[in-house]
Amino acid sequence: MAEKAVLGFLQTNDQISDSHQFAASVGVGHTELENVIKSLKGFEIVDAQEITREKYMVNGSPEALFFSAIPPEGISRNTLKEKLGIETFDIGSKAAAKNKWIAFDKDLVKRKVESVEDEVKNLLTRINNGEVVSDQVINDLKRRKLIVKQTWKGYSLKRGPKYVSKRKKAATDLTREHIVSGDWKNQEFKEYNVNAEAPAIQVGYLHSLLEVREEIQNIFLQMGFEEMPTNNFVESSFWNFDALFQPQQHPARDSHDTFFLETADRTKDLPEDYLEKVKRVHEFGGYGSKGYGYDWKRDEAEKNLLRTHTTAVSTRMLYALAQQETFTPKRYYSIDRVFRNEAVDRTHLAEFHQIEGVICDRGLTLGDLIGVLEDFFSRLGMSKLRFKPAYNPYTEPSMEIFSYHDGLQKWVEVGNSGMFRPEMLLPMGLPEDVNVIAWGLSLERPTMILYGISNIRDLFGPKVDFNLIKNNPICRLGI
Ligand code: FB9
Repeated sequence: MAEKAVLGFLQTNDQISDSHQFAASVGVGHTELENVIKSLKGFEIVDAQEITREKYMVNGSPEALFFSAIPPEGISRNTLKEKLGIETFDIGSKAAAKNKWIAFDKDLVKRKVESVEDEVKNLLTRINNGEVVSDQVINDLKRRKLIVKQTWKGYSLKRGPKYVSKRKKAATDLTREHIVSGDWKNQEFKEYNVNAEAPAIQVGYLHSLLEVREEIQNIFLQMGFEEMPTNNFVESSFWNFDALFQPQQHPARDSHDTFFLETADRTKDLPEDYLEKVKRVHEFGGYGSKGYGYDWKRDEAEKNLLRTHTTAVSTRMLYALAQQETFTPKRYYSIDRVFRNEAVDRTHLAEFHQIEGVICDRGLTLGDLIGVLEDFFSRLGMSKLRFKPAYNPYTEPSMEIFSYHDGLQKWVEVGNSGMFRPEMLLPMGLPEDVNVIAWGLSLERPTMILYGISNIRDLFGPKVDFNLIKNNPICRLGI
């Protein structure tokens, strides 16, 4: 409709000077006309110049508004006040009374004349039709808030270089019919708007933690590691602590740090002969160790808990490996939830995902550990590492790992590591010359840093904003 009107009008007229007036004259909304103008301009069918105009919104004078609100039979003050609002009522009543247009009879307001000439309105219409008036008049009208200046944007149109009186509907696709009929030769084809937004497709989104988990999993797989089965959040104290040569009175083993189970609170199946060896190494040592020399209690080892580290799974895997006839070197990794009854703060929850790497082979040294840490963290994009001696009950030597983070401009603690103690490995039955190097870090910390999340509750838990997950960029580590 609007396109037909424009192209039709320009067929016989050189110009459409004011799109607003033209829209009003052909009875279409200016917005609809604007879209047509933009499209015709896009195809150079018309040449459109933007024009801006200043226009005064005619509010009409309060006295005229007051008068025109009184019906012939008169009206009560209150009704009129509601109708006009207190401001227009007050100003209007005074001016209308002064002009002897109205009369008050008790509560009633009545007209004294048939009609009134709204000088103000007429003046403004003349101004809008371009009649020049002095600024003094304008400012006076402004002061009386009778006019509001409004600028509006319009267009003046001329025929464009590719003007046609009727636009052939641009084809969106080149179809077989076009080819067969040959009319593709003079067919208008809609240009592909490569900037057009694709419709938002509702798809699932990987939680950022799982994005980073996948990246780190790929790094382990590329380094020849195989995943350990971590599908048991509940673990026995034996595999979580005792088998790791962690003494039963170690502070981490009390309920301040560990979630012990109330129901199903005890494990029934522990490997008897291995348990004896663990008991002995805790009590008396052996394998060159003097042990802890305390009275080791089976029932303490039988207590079930929520695992505090995935190192418990590493222990089961190393024990299983030791039961094999012949020893085969292994590279294991795990990435799964662990639970610690710790104070919750901006970076710590009572559970997090631990990432662990374990290498079990003959003659491994601390140098091998440092080497594999350099390799692993460089694939995470962390090339500058520093190592600080540390202590874990189950590794000696142990090292905290630090990386210089260019973005944060500081050294960040990025994990912990060590060589599993012989008191842990030999009772399992692993050959004397087999050493096991291992390291661990969390999944949450790198994810928070990579996605710039300062509070862990925004990353994990009921308060996570789904949009954050939706709009998070994909994670590509080490690039
Ligand atoms: O993840 C940690 N830090 C980290 C890791 C990566 C990272 O990447 C950024 C993109 C650049 C940033 C930070 N940490 C380990 C270090 C600290 O955050 C520490 O304060 C918190 N630690 C957790 C335990 O908190 C109680 C992180 C978690 C952790 C600590 C140690 C181990 C695993 C997880 C371990 C181990 C281990 C040691 C020897 C043998 C086997 C396993």
